[in-house]
Amino acid sequence: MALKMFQAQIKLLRFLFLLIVIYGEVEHVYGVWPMPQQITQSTERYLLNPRVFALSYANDSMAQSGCSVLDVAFKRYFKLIFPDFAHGTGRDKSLRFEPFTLVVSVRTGGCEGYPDEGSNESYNLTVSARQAALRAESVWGALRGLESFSQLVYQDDSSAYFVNKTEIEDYPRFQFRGLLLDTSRHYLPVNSILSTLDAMAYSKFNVFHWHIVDDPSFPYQSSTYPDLSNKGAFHPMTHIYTQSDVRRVIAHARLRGIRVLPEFDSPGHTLSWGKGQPDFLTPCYKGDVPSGSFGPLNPTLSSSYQFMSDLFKEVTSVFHDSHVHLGGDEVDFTCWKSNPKVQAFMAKMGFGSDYTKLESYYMENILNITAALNKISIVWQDVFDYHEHIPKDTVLEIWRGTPAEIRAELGRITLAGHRVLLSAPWYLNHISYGQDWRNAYTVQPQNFSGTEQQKELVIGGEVCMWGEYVDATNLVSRLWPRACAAAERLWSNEKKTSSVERAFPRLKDFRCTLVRRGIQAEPLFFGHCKHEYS
Ligand code: CP6
Repeated sequence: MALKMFQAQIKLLRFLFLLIVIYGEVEHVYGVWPMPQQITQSTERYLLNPRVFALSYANDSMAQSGCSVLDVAFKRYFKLIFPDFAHGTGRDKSLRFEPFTLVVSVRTGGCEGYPDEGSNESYNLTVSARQAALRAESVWGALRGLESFSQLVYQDDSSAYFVNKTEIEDYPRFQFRGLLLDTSRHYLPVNSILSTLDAMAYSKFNVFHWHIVDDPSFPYQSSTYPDLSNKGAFHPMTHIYTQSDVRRVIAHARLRGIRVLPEFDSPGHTLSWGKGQPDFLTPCYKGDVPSGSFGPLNPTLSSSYQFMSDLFKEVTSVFHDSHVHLGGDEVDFTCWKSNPKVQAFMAKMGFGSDYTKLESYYMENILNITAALNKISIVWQDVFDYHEHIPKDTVLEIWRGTPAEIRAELGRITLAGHRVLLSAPWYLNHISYGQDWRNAYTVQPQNFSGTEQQKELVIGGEVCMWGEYVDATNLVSRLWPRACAAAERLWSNEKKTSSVERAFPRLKDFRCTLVRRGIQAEPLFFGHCKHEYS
């Protein structure tokens, strides 16, 4: 008797276990990438017909028809939800299909503004019979919710569209989720940038860090200093970003809830600037005579500061984000050391032979210039490593080091009270044979010794695509799907996304979604996509 009951209990346990497995599968198959903070799905599903499907504003929504961001998002997402639906044949009122409406409600309007560091990206999504309700604090959260909804819709073997009964409560783990493109080593056509922004929105990235100029070329067409691109771009007409190109990029990003963070890196990495701006670079010396080559910006001339002030006045008004990236990395002192005028300046300033003091002096001046323009500055970690007298609101970005060195640097920078961004583990320009997305996935940005307050100073991170070996021919497959791994790390709950094995089938699936949407993301491993030949 007791044995029978025991066996029955085992059977019940097995049944429950099976239920959990099936339940887990549902999450897998029709999953959302990056994983929402809370998601509950049921096997109950609803047939969707594009002809009787509508996106609309809820009556109580603070955003209504005419809201630029959401009006165009509705059009864009309709196409993403129904990828092979061609418009034109009028509405089919066939009774075989129940109408379905995705009703969007936004608590605070702000449709004409730009996303910024304080934007609220949270949303709730309830999918039930005949209707889905998407509620968000701001239009930026509504965009994230539309993206999630679009990923919930799938097609069966007869190509009919379905969505399962679902509840999502979602918000980002980190406020700053960036992607860096380098448009100096190689020029990237505006269309490459725009489609990168599209793919970023699919993974809920929210900052496009535009490393727009560097040593090899200066493609930014400045209205104040047009010679910078006239002489410093690879080509003065075809390989530049005009003011209208820049406005297009910023507008495209805004409509996807993405900030555009410009970087004008100095005093190193400025060789191309020297072509259009005489006396800007430091002439290097060989013995007593100029060698003919040039080094970093010349920090001893007041004209350098006047120029930087004028340039940043323009740049901070064209790119209206609250932040600007000033670079400050990898300054090579060899040329400064060789130049007698720099040596004399060092003596006059009492810097002795410590060239980090000269670098410090330069960065402090530049930081004052951007502070006077009411911008918050982001700089590479080097600026913190060599000098600690920088404004408290300056954000440091970690780009190098072994895992142990990165943890130590996170501790030091946050102990000094600075906010910090992590990009060192996400250098996607590096490639290797095999599944290196796994390394990007298992990064733990807050795993360092420090107080809770220190951990909160980690505001997010960035994937970087440095351009030495990358142009429009290989950009897409080098970025995607590997960038998605970082996107989930930066958006999702750490504990719920701790298993790379559970991420694997979901990411394979999401990579197929990207391919279906026209992003030529490379495969993770062997397999096939349902729609690859359609
Ligand atoms: N350009 C600039 C670069 C890099 C940095 N700054 C860089 C350095 C090392 C690697 C990749 C990129 N190409 N301006 C460092 C932030 Cl491995």
